[in-house]
Amino acid sequence: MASEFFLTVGDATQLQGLFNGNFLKGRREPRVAMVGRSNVGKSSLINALLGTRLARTSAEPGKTRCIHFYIWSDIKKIVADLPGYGFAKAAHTERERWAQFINAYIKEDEALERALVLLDSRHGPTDLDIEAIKFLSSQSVPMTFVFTKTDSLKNQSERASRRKEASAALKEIGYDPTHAHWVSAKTQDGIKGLIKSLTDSAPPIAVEKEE
Ligand SMILES: Nc1nc2c(ncn2[C@@H]2O[C@H](COP(=O)(O)OP(=O)(O)OP(=O)(O)O)[C@@H](O)[C@H]2O)c(=O)[nH]1
Ligand SMILES: [Mg+2]
Repeated sequence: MASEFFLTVGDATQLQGLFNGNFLKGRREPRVAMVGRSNVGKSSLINALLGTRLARTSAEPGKTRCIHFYIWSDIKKIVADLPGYGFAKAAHTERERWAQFINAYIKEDEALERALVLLDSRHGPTDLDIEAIKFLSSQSVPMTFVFTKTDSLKNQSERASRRKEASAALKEIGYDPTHAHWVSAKTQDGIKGLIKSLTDSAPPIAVEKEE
């Protein structure tokens, strides 16, 4: 079955009225949100997972400014492509707007099953990543860590040292590094394993409330 683009939400005010219990505009598929700094590869990963080119990607950070929802037909979920955080050019007010928008979405969406927290495999978590992770934790959003762009790690020794550093960083914030995924949207490395882990998580039962 083909995946399809579903909905774009431009700001926090547009979130109002979209959700009814577990339903998002009448759709009950559980949601998976892509979280990560701008340019980390969220939109590219959506395309790799869904086997499409629906999500727009760009070398210029800050491409995704809205929340775009896609229907992931194969595994009956909806993916939310969230705007990235931390692009250098963004003004303070723009960052505030981002935080409010993301916070509002996470609080509104009762069927948000999981966040995929994307981290660049070359750098590991930054201070802003840690801040986002703490926020998701405080909202009890289950997280799966995904290290992106593994094709950029040149050789075995670089891969080994990056994994070691990343494992230490995840342990420090209380997460089991063996549950993290290492993927490349470019070579498709690790994509099947990530799909499998998301497929295995059981969807919650949802009944639409009366209006
Ligand atoms: N080498 C390599 N480059 C990648 C990979 N995934 C994404 N990129 C590149 O990284 C850049 C940013 O990718 P996007 O998917 O647009 O990143 P994003 O996280 O959606 O960015 P924003 O929408 O700005 O938040 C693009 O130039 C992509 O081609 C990957 O697996 N390997
Ligand atoms: Mg994007």
